Amino acid sequence: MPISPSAALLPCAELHLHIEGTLEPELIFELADRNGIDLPYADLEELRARYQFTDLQSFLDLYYSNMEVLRTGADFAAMTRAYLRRAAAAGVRHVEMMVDPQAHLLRGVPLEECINGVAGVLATSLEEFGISTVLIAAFLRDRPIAEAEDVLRQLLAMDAPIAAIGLDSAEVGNPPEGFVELYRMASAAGLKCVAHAGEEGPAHYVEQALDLLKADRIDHGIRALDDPALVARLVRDRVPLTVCPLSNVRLRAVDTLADHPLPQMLALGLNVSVNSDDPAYFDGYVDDNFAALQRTFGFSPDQLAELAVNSVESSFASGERRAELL
Ligand code: ES4
Ligand code: ZN
Repeated sequence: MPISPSAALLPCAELHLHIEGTLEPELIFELADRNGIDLPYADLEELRARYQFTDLQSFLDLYYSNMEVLRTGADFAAMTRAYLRRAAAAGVRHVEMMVDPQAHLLRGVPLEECINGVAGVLATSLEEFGISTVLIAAFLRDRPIAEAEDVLRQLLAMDAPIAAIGLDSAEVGNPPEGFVELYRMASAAGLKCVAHAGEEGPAHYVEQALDLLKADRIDHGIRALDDPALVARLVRDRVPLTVCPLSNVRLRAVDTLADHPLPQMLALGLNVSVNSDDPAYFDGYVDDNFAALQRTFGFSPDQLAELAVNSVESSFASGERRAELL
């Protein structure tokens, strides 16, 4: 059953999206060709055969490997433009997009190429695609803490057009508590703060992200359900949880979509939204997530509207833009 027309027309904000996770196989080959990079796959079919994941790390290995094709600002711009075109068709009217500058810097790609390549396209997105945008610099929690702090300093020094910072990559064993100084620096610089927590990691990491990092929003957060006291707090404070159903299925955080806790989260009164995470890797964009949810759970128009309203209200968009979208 396709998503109902009324749901498709709901204005929706996408708050959890890694721009490097929108790199489609076709574009990977095109950019490899353009940059004279020899891919370890003979063709699209061979690359696509690699998209079978057993956990977060098995995905991250391919995600970081495929990034190798991104060398210049023009490459980052092409990837960003392709996402915005597809997101507009999915009904996205506002996006808060993460980029992993640290991952590119580590490969010898200057920060300017990455940031300016993405931001240059975001600057005209509202005009071109009807999508307002926010850029979030995400830091890799499985790399040295000092490295993240150094990259943030560089981003601040170049006055990068970012509105927030995030924390991503391999979660288990890399708790939020190490990144207190990074988040303090970001907050002092006037940036908003989000963090992945409770994707594969325990509920306790969600608590740390709130208490120690002062996160405005939690990316994923599904494991918070293991702790009823934490759930009560998240409900009370209306802490936004950016849930990514198809991602959770593909990375085996849940067994099947039917086992996904999203309906339970809604019933508990949690502030949840639906997001695509890494759509090129996880079977689809926001509309595909909604369609799969519809097929599995048959959400009512009211529930769909609640998810869309939560996404807009949990965004960092201006009051004026939010009012337009509600
Ligand atoms: C990610 Cl799904 C997910 N989790 C953590 N870090 C990430 N980076 C890109 N996608
Ligand atoms: Zn994510």
